[in-house]
Amino acid sequence: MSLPMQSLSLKTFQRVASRQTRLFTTAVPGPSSTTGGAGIGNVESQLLPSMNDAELFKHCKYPRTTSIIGAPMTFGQPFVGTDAGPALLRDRGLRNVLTSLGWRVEDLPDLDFDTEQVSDARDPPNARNCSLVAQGTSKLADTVESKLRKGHFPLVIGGDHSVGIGSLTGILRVIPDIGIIWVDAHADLNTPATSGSGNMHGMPVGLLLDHSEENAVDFTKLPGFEFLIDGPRISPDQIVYIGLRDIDPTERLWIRDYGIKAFTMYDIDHFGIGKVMDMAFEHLNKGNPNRPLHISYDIDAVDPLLAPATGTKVRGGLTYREAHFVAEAAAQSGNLASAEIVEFNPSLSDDGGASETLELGEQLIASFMGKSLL
Ligand SMILES: [Mn+2]
Repeated sequence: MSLPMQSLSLKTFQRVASRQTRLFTTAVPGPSSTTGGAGIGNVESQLLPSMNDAELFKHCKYPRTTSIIGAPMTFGQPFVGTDAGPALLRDRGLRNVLTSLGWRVEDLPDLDFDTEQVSDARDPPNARNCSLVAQGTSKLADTVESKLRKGHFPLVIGGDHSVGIGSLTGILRVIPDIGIIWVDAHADLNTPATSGSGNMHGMPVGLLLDHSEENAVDFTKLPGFEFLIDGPRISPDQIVYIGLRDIDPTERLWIRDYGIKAFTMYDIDHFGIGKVMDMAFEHLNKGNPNRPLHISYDIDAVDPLLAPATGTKVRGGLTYREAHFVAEAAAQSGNLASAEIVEFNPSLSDDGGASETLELGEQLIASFMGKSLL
């Protein structure tokens, strides 16, 4: 039941959406509502890919094992509620979704980001909750690193997007050359020097990018982030953006100056999502068709009519099928080595909107973890 949004009037869409919401909220949660697809009128027994398929997830050790890493971070943005993502996705039956796709699953306890509350006296105003974000992301980096070294597929569930600082640092320690697919309405390319809000969920790429000297981040001024002083960096040609539509002036300047490959919603409208993903892989696979890839999926990349329960909604986002295509294409590349999905906030929508957003998130996870339509 995925209707192309362009063909729907707003009224029709809202009617369909509210009907879906009713059905979703009364449906029994769990794998049956997910592995079957969008949830309505689906035949549940679909052909599912097998993790024995040597072409899929070829960078993971056999038997293919994924480690679910709950990263309930809220300190990168101002709203309480983004910490609920991992628990709610677990409650929906995330483990069963993954096992039904053929994965061996290691479901780790959520990382604890609240225990080491420190004084905020040292936190600069242009990097809010800096010490807490640093402590949390440092823990996450260590966890992701250790799972990758074991040959597992780290599946990080946020939390706000500041967790990307940790995921990427952990990945880069093991796979310095990882190709990064950043699916987002925003570029998250700010630094404390450029951010208007000081919210660190807008900085994961900005902090880790290998900047020119004048733009370099001074980590000695960011309490807790000492682990990044000599930490690994992302080179500008290592990352591709998909779905951008809300870009700050300095971010725009840097995307152009550094030559970062960015596919905005304009490009998706112009070329179609299939061609856009082809071009994204062409860019990342230059010189190495087997380059390992990481996908960082911010749920706010999807249109807010479909994913209302998130903090920084921007209209004109990915349609239901475009959102899935990005995830499916990442899996079908065979090179996906790790993934994260972030920015669910059920408290920022009504119950229907929250369950709709979480269901979509669960389905997107299924798609980038290898679910295919046939
Ligand atoms: Mn983001």
